Amino acid sequence: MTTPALLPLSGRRIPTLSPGASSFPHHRATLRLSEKFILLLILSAFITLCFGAFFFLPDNSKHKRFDLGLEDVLIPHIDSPKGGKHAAGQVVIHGQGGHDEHRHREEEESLRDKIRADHERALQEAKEKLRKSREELQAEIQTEKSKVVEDLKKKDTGPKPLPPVPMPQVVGVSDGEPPEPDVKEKRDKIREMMKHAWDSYRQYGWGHNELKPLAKKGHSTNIFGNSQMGATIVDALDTLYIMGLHEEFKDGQEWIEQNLDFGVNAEVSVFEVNIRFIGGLLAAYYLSGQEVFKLKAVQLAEKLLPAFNTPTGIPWAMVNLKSGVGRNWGWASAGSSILAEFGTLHMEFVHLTYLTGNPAYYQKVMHIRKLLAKMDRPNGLYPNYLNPRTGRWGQHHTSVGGLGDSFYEYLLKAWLMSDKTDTEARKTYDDAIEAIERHLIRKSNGGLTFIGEWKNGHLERKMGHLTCFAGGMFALGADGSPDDKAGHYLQLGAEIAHTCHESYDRTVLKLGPEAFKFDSGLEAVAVRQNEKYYILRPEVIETYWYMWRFTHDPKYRQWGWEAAQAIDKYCRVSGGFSGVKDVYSSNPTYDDVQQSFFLAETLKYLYLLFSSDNLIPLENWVFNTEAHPLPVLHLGNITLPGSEPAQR
Ligand code: DMJ
Repeated sequence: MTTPALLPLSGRRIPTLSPGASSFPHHRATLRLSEKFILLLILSAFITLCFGAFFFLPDNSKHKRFDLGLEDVLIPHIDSPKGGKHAAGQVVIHGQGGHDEHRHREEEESLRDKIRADHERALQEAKEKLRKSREELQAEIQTEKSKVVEDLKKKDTGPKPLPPVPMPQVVGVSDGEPPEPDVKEKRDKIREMMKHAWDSYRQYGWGHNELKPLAKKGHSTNIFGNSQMGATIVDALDTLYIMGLHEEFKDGQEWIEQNLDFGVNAEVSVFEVNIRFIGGLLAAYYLSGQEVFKLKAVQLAEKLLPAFNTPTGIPWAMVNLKSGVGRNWGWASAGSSILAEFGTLHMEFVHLTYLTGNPAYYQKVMHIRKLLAKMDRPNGLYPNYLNPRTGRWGQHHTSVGGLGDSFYEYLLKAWLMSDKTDTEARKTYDDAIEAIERHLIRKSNGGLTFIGEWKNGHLERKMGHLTCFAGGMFALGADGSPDDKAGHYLQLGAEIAHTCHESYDRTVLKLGPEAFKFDSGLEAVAVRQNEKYYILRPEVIETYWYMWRFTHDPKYRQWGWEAAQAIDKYCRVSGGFSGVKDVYSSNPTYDDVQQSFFLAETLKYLYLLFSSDNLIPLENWVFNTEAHPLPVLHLGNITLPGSEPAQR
């Protein structure tokens, strides 16, 4: 049972579910199983008794019946003395006397002895079982079940070895030390913050998904179900690697080798698991070359595939890793799947097909793309909700922030990651952005460019922290934009970066709120209490970094440094880093969560902002939406299994 509630904590989605909800039915099933087992035992003891009584009757009272019946029944299954088998119903012994008859009697006798011994043993076992308590019986059933599972595992030949594929060009994975001493000092500070976040998690939350830095214990949210899959370890690996924290990286790798198991009975978010786990593992593989990460990514991806078993092929939002049963968030309009969730799989799935030779991954994401291409779009906009049963849009709500954001990001990045050969993706991105600019992007009275949200034909003049990533996306997509509009898009990126910086600068803590308005004289400030929190999100810093890479305007490093200092001052506690509940209060309270994306994204983008450009160069790497770098695949020279030549 799930309990939706509005708790906007992380990622693209909002509600939460009660953890452990699925354990009760399982418990009841176990009880029913043991009761059935006891009944079965009693029944089998009874049958055995009747059968045994029959054999204990005096010989002459049953001989006749045996002669007439037993051979007919048993002989077809007994090896004949001549080495062959009697054909069914072929009564070859009846009516023969002498030697054959004598031997046949002996056989019958030994068969009776065997049956007698068997039945006595069964009776004895049944008696013993009935003496046992319910708990003992349950324990026995459990042991038996585990044995069966173990046997099955042994029979399984294990994961098939993956085909060797050429490693894409992996350059600029370390160093990047900036020549300026003051910049290097800032970079060292960011590295120290990463150490503090990691060491705290290592000490208090190891193996849990996330950390509660004040309570100093593990933390998890509904996106990971009731699993303990070490989300922070997987999400942080590539940041550790890039920062040269190799001991910590090795520690994480060891945990993954020994503990990361996906056969768990947990209902997880397909999107979150894809961007954090599969993206994190693939990036760790490409950076370090360690096979274990590739294998784990593939094992996990296989567990996600049942989510695509819907009438349309649009995946469910959630899937149970063990049973493969999928469903959607209870809060989503008309049972819909979410655009930013099913539209944020492409990069990882293309890499999975590349690495495994299995066309399924590529085909699944291309199917989604084709289906979307065929659909009508109100005002050229993509609504955030799509029903996976009917293939129809849900509520007409379009946003570049939560629920929509990374769908647009992945269109652009699919093109970049294909070495700009996937022109279909580029065209889809350009068309979508053109409609967004027309309907959603406006200038406030105070001259701030913002991206609002489109709700049933009405523009809401509100922008989310999540939407701030779009500044970086516009800059990244500038080169290659149609009609030579590169300058325009770079400028748009700069304007969004400026607006988002204002949303930070107009607070007491110099940290950005979750959402801010441009209405009734308000400019880039949050109004509602439940929009004033900051949960260590990366999007604004992400945009500073892209803008830095494309312009080298020093203000982006300056703005990034302001944010880093504010995080260190207001979010740092002895047990790690925590989000804060009100960025307009000089005395904020903590939310007591160190989000895994703080290590994956926020600190990584900050570190790159103070590194030289040869660390993870953008010509060779494309970041997934969780800031996990994946190498460009030169798809002009490679044929992906399942791809059609027309797409290249
Ligand atoms: C991250 O998990 C990803 O960036 C995702 O795409 C949305 N936002 C969160 C962090 O805010």
